[in-house]
Amino acid sequence: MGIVNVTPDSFSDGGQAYAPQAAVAHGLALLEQGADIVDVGGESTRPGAVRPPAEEELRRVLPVVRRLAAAGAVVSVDTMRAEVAARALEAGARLVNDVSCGLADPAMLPLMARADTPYVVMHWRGHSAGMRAQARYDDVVTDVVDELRLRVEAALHAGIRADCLIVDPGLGFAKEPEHNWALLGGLGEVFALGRPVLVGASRKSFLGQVVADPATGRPRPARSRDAATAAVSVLAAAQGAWCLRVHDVASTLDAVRVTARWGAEPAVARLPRHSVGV
Ligand code: PMM
Repeated sequence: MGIVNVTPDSFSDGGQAYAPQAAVAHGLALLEQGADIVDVGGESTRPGAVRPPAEEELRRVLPVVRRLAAAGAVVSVDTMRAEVAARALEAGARLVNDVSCGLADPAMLPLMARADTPYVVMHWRGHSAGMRAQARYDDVVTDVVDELRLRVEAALHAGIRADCLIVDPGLGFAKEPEHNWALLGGLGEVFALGRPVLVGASRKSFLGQVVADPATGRPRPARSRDAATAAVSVLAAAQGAWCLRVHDVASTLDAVRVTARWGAEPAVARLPRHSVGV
Protein backbone atom coordinates (compact mmCIF):
# COMPACT_ATOMS: atom_id res chain seq x y z
CA MET A 1 0.00 0.00 0.00
CA GLY A 2 1.54 3.29 -1.15
CA ILE A 3 0.84 6.43 0.87
CA VAL A 4 -0.56 9.59 -0.69
CA ASN A 5 -0.80 12.23 2.03
CA VAL A 6 -2.77 15.21 0.74
CA THR A 7 -1.77 17.28 3.77
CA PRO A 8 0.43 20.32 4.25
CA ASP A 9 1.85 19.01 7.55
CA SER A 10 2.53 15.26 7.50
CA PHE A 11 5.68 14.34 9.49
CA SER A 12 6.98 11.99 6.88
CA ASP A 13 6.69 13.78 3.57
CA GLY A 14 6.01 17.34 4.70
CA GLY A 15 3.33 18.32 2.20
CA GLN A 16 5.16 16.83 -0.79
CA ALA A 17 1.91 15.90 -2.55
CA TYR A 18 -0.38 18.57 -1.15
CA ALA A 19 -1.84 20.02 -4.36
CA PRO A 20 -4.39 17.61 -5.93
CA GLN A 21 -2.48 17.39 -9.18
CA ALA A 22 0.78 16.57 -7.39
CA ALA A 23 -1.04 14.02 -5.21
CA VAL A 24 -2.50 12.25 -8.25
CA ALA A 25 0.90 12.19 -9.95
CA HIS A 26 2.44 10.82 -6.76
CA GLY A 27 -0.23 8.09 -6.53
CA LEU A 28 0.33 7.09 -10.15
CA ALA A 29 4.09 6.94 -9.53
CA LEU A 30 3.53 4.62 -6.54
CA LEU A 31 1.38 2.34 -8.72
CA GLU A 32 4.11 2.37 -11.33
CA GLN A 33 6.55 1.28 -8.61
CA GLY A 34 4.30 -1.72 -7.93
CA ALA A 35 1.82 -0.66 -5.25
CA ASP A 36 -1.34 -2.77 -5.18
CA ILE A 37 -3.30 -0.12 -3.25
CA VAL A 38 -2.90 3.64 -2.84
CA ASP A 39 -4.00 5.11 0.48
CA VAL A 40 -5.22 8.69 0.19
CA GLY A 41 -5.45 10.78 3.36
CA GLY A 42 -6.33 14.41 4.03
CA GLU A 43 -5.69 14.61 7.78
CA SER A 44 -2.24 14.50 9.33
CA THR A 45 -2.05 12.21 12.37
CA ARG A 46 1.42 13.26 13.48
CA PRO A 47 1.65 13.80 17.26
CA GLY A 48 0.18 17.21 18.17
CA ALA A 49 -1.50 17.77 14.76
CA VAL A 50 -4.60 19.99 14.62
CA ARG A 51 -7.57 18.42 12.79
CA PRO A 52 -8.76 20.09 9.57
CA PRO A 53 -12.52 20.74 9.32
CA ALA A 54 -14.49 18.04 7.42
CA GLU A 55 -15.05 20.33 4.40
CA GLU A 56 -11.31 20.87 4.09
CA GLU A 57 -10.62 17.13 4.35
CA LEU A 58 -13.22 16.48 1.61
CA ARG A 59 -11.72 19.21 -0.56
CA ARG A 60 -8.30 17.56 -0.24
CA VAL A 61 -9.14 13.91 -0.79
CA LEU A 62 -12.12 13.69 -3.16
CA PRO A 63 -10.48 14.93 -6.38
CA VAL A 64 -7.47 12.70 -5.74
CA VAL A 65 -9.57 9.59 -4.97
CA ARG A 66 -11.74 10.24 -8.03
CA ARG A 67 -8.83 10.60 -10.42
CA LEU A 68 -6.80 7.68 -9.09
CA ALA A 69 -9.87 5.40 -9.12
CA ALA A 70 -10.65 6.52 -12.69
CA ALA A 71 -7.10 5.55 -13.64
CA GLY A 72 -7.87 2.00 -12.43
CA ALA A 73 -6.18 2.14 -9.02
CA VAL A 74 -7.46 0.30 -5.97
CA VAL A 75 -7.87 3.31 -3.71
CA SER A 76 -8.10 3.29 0.06
CA VAL A 77 -9.22 6.41 1.93
CA ASP A 78 -7.43 7.17 5.19
CA THR A 79 -10.07 8.96 7.26
CA MET A 80 -11.72 8.92 10.68
CA ARG A 81 -14.87 10.65 9.39
CA ALA A 82 -17.85 8.67 8.11
CA GLU A 83 -18.87 11.51 5.81
CA VAL A 84 -15.45 11.56 4.16
CA ALA A 85 -15.44 7.75 3.90
CA ALA A 86 -18.92 7.73 2.32
CA ARG A 87 -18.06 10.42 -0.22
CA ALA A 88 -14.74 8.75 -1.04
CA LEU A 89 -16.51 5.41 -1.62
CA GLU A 90 -18.91 7.20 -4.00
CA ALA A 91 -15.86 8.65 -5.75
CA GLY A 92 -14.43 5.17 -6.32
CA ALA A 93 -12.48 4.21 -3.17
CA ARG A 94 -12.62 0.49 -2.38
CA LEU A 95 -11.19 0.35 1.15
CA VAL A 96 -11.60 2.52 4.22
CA ASN A 97 -8.56 2.91 6.46
CA ASP A 98 -9.82 4.34 9.75
CA VAL A 99 -6.99 4.87 12.23
CA SER A 100 -9.57 5.42 15.00
CA CYS A 101 -11.24 1.99 14.48
CA GLY A 102 -14.65 3.66 14.59
CA LEU A 103 -14.00 5.51 17.85
CA ALA A 104 -13.67 9.02 16.39
CA ASP A 105 -17.04 9.04 14.63
CA PRO A 106 -20.04 6.99 15.80
CA ALA A 107 -21.41 7.00 12.24
CA MET A 108 -18.40 5.08 10.88
CA LEU A 109 -19.25 1.48 11.86
CA PRO A 110 -22.88 1.71 10.61
CA LEU A 111 -21.59 3.21 7.36
CA MET A 112 -19.10 0.38 6.90
CA ALA A 113 -21.82 -2.20 7.59
CA ARG A 114 -23.89 -0.68 4.76
CA ALA A 115 -20.88 -0.26 2.46
CA ASP A 116 -19.81 -3.92 2.75
CA THR A 117 -16.24 -3.16 1.71
CA PRO A 118 -12.82 -3.79 3.35
CA TYR A 119 -12.26 -1.78 6.53
CA VAL A 120 -8.94 -1.32 8.33
CA VAL A 121 -9.35 -1.34 12.11
CA MET A 122 -6.24 0.18 13.70
CA HIS A 123 -5.37 0.29 17.39
CA TRP A 124 -6.06 3.84 18.57
CA ARG A 125 -6.59 5.54 21.91
CA GLY A 126 -7.30 9.14 20.97
CA HIS A 127 -6.59 12.06 18.68
CA SER A 128 -3.03 13.17 17.99
CA ALA A 129 -3.14 16.17 20.30
CA GLY A 130 -3.25 14.02 23.47
CA MET A 131 -1.70 10.84 22.13
CA ARG A 132 1.56 10.73 24.06
CA ALA A 133 -0.14 10.85 27.44
CA GLN A 134 -2.04 7.69 26.46
CA ALA A 135 1.08 5.62 25.79
CA ARG A 136 0.72 3.67 29.06
CA TYR A 137 0.48 -0.11 29.04
CA ASP A 138 0.81 -2.98 31.51
CA ASP A 139 1.89 -5.29 28.72
CA VAL A 140 1.72 -3.51 25.39
CA VAL A 141 1.17 -6.59 23.22
CA THR A 142 -1.59 -8.02 25.42
CA ASP A 143 -3.24 -4.63 25.90
CA VAL A 144 -3.18 -3.69 22.21
CA VAL A 145 -4.46 -7.10 21.11
CA ASP A 146 -7.25 -7.01 23.74
CA GLU A 147 -8.29 -3.50 22.67
CA LEU A 148 -8.18 -4.49 18.98
CA ARG A 149 -10.30 -7.55 19.73
CA LEU A 150 -12.92 -5.29 21.34
CA ARG A 151 -12.97 -3.09 18.24
CA VAL A 152 -13.33 -6.12 15.99
CA GLU A 153 -16.26 -7.23 18.16
CA ALA A 154 -17.80 -3.73 17.96
CA ALA A 155 -17.46 -3.84 14.17
CA LEU A 156 -19.09 -7.27 13.97
CA HIS A 157 -21.85 -6.13 16.33
CA ALA A 158 -22.50 -3.15 14.03
CA GLY A 159 -23.09 -5.61 11.18
CA ILE A 160 -19.73 -5.49 9.37
CA ARG A 161 -18.87 -8.86 7.86
CA ALA A 162 -15.82 -10.54 9.44
CA ASP A 163 -14.14 -11.00 6.09
CA CYS A 164 -14.20 -7.22 5.49
CA LEU A 165 -12.02 -6.58 8.55
CA ILE A 166 -8.27 -5.95 8.47
CA VAL A 167 -6.43 -5.25 11.73
CA ASP A 168 -3.43 -3.03 12.42
CA PRO A 169 -1.44 -2.62 15.67
CA GLY A 170 -1.15 1.14 15.06
CA LEU A 171 2.60 1.68 15.34
CA GLY A 172 3.37 5.17 16.64
CA PHE A 173 -0.19 5.88 17.79
CA ALA A 174 -0.04 6.33 21.57
CA LYS A 175 3.13 4.22 21.49
CA GLU A 176 6.66 4.99 22.64
CA PRO A 177 9.50 3.43 20.61
CA GLU A 178 9.79 0.45 22.98
CA HIS A 179 6.06 -0.21 22.53
CA ASN A 180 6.45 -0.29 18.73
CA TRP A 181 9.35 -2.74 18.96
CA ALA A 182 7.46 -4.96 21.39
CA LEU A 183 4.46 -5.00 19.04
CA LEU A 184 6.61 -5.93 16.06
CA GLY A 185 8.17 -8.72 18.14
CA GLY A 186 4.68 -9.84 19.17
CA LEU A 187 3.03 -9.68 15.75
CA GLY A 188 2.11 -13.35 16.14
CA GLU A 189 -0.46 -12.35 18.74
CA VAL A 190 -1.97 -9.82 16.34
CA PHE A 191 -2.17 -12.55 13.67
CA ALA A 192 -3.97 -14.72 16.22
CA LEU A 193 -6.95 -12.34 15.94
CA GLY A 194 -7.58 -14.27 12.74
CA ARG A 195 -7.80 -11.31 10.39
CA PRO A 196 -5.35 -10.03 7.73
CA VAL A 197 -2.81 -7.67 9.32
CA LEU A 198 -1.65 -4.30 8.01
CA VAL A 199 1.65 -2.90 9.31
CA GLY A 200 2.44 0.81 9.02
CA ALA A 201 6.02 1.45 10.15
CA SER A 202 7.05 3.64 7.24
CA ARG A 203 9.44 6.46 8.15
CA LYS A 204 8.16 6.57 11.73
CA SER A 205 10.35 8.16 14.37
CA PHE A 206 11.13 4.91 16.22
CA LEU A 207 13.06 3.91 13.07
CA GLY A 208 14.81 7.29 12.92
CA GLN A 209 16.16 6.67 16.41
CA VAL A 210 17.64 3.27 15.58
CA VAL A 211 19.52 4.68 12.59
CA ALA A 212 20.52 7.91 14.37
CA ASP A 213 23.77 9.63 13.44
CA PRO A 214 26.40 7.81 15.53
CA ALA A 215 28.43 11.00 15.99
CA THR A 216 25.68 13.38 17.09
CA GLY A 217 22.93 11.00 18.18
CA ARG A 218 20.54 13.02 15.99
CA PRO A 219 17.69 10.85 14.63
CA ARG A 220 17.73 10.19 10.90
CA PRO A 221 15.33 12.60 9.12
CA ALA A 222 12.01 11.08 8.00
CA ARG A 223 12.82 11.14 4.29
CA SER A 224 15.97 9.06 4.82
CA ARG A 225 14.28 6.20 6.64
CA ASP A 226 13.26 4.07 3.64
CA ALA A 227 15.97 1.43 4.03
CA ALA A 228 15.01 1.07 7.70
CA THR A 229 11.36 0.88 6.60
CA ALA A 230 12.16 -1.85 4.08
CA ALA A 231 13.93 -3.88 6.78
CA VAL A 232 10.93 -3.74 9.14
CA SER A 233 8.56 -4.39 6.27
CA VAL A 234 10.25 -7.59 5.09
CA LEU A 235 10.40 -8.95 8.61
CA ALA A 236 6.68 -8.24 9.01
CA ALA A 237 5.90 -9.72 5.58
CA ALA A 238 7.98 -12.83 6.29
CA GLN A 239 5.86 -13.42 9.39
CA GLY A 240 2.67 -13.11 7.35
CA ALA A 241 1.60 -9.44 7.29
CA TRP A 242 -1.01 -8.99 4.58
CA CYS A 243 -0.26 -5.40 3.76
CA LEU A 244 2.64 -2.97 4.27
CA ARG A 245 1.72 0.71 4.24
CA VAL A 246 4.79 2.60 2.97
CA HIS A 247 5.86 5.91 1.47
CA ASP A 248 8.51 4.49 -0.87
CA VAL A 249 7.02 1.47 -2.57
CA ALA A 250 10.07 0.66 -4.73
CA SER A 251 12.51 -0.04 -1.88
CA THR A 252 10.08 -2.09 0.21
CA LEU A 253 8.89 -4.07 -2.80
CA ASP A 254 12.46 -4.94 -3.81
CA ALA A 255 13.18 -6.08 -0.27
CA VAL A 256 9.98 -8.15 -0.12
CA ARG A 257 10.71 -9.77 -3.49
CA VAL A 258 14.20 -10.76 -2.40
CA THR A 259 12.88 -12.17 0.86
CA ALA A 260 10.15 -14.09 -0.96
CA ARG A 261 12.73 -15.53 -3.39
CA TRP A 262 14.90 -16.62 -0.46
CA GLY A 263 11.92 -18.29 1.19
CA ALA A 264 10.97 -20.01 -2.08
CA GLU A 265 14.38 -21.70 -2.39
CA PRO A 266 14.10 -25.43 -1.65
CA ALA A 267 15.49 -25.93 1.86
CA VAL A 268 18.17 -28.29 0.57
CA ALA A 269 19.69 -25.55 -1.58
CA ARG A 270 20.31 -23.48 1.54
CA LEU A 271 22.10 -26.23 3.46
CA PRO A 272 25.90 -25.99 3.70
CA ARG A 273 27.39 -27.79 0.71
CA HIS A 274 29.11 -30.53 2.71
CA SER A 275 25.89 -31.56 4.40
CA VAL A 276 24.33 -32.60 1.08
CA GLY A 277 27.43 -34.43 -0.06
CA VAL A 278 28.59 -32.17 -2.88
N1 PMM B 1 -0.02 5.62 10.09
C1 PMM B 1 -0.25 6.87 9.69
C2 PMM B 1 -1.43 7.19 8.99
N2 PMM B 1 -2.34 6.24 8.69
N3 PMM B 1 -3.03 4.01 8.77
C3 PMM B 1 -2.82 2.74 9.18
N4 PMM B 1 -3.73 1.79 8.91
N5 PMM B 1 -1.70 2.38 9.87
C4 PMM B 1 -0.74 3.28 10.21
O1 PMM B 1 0.25 2.89 10.85
C5 PMM B 1 -0.93 4.64 9.80
C6 PMM B 1 -2.11 4.96 9.07
C7 PMM B 1 0.75 7.94 10.01
O2 PMM B 1 1.78 7.97 9.07
P1 PMM B 1 1.81 9.03 7.83
O3 PMM B 1 1.48 10.39 8.41
O4 PMM B 1 3.17 8.96 7.28
O5 PMM B 1 0.78 8.63 6.83
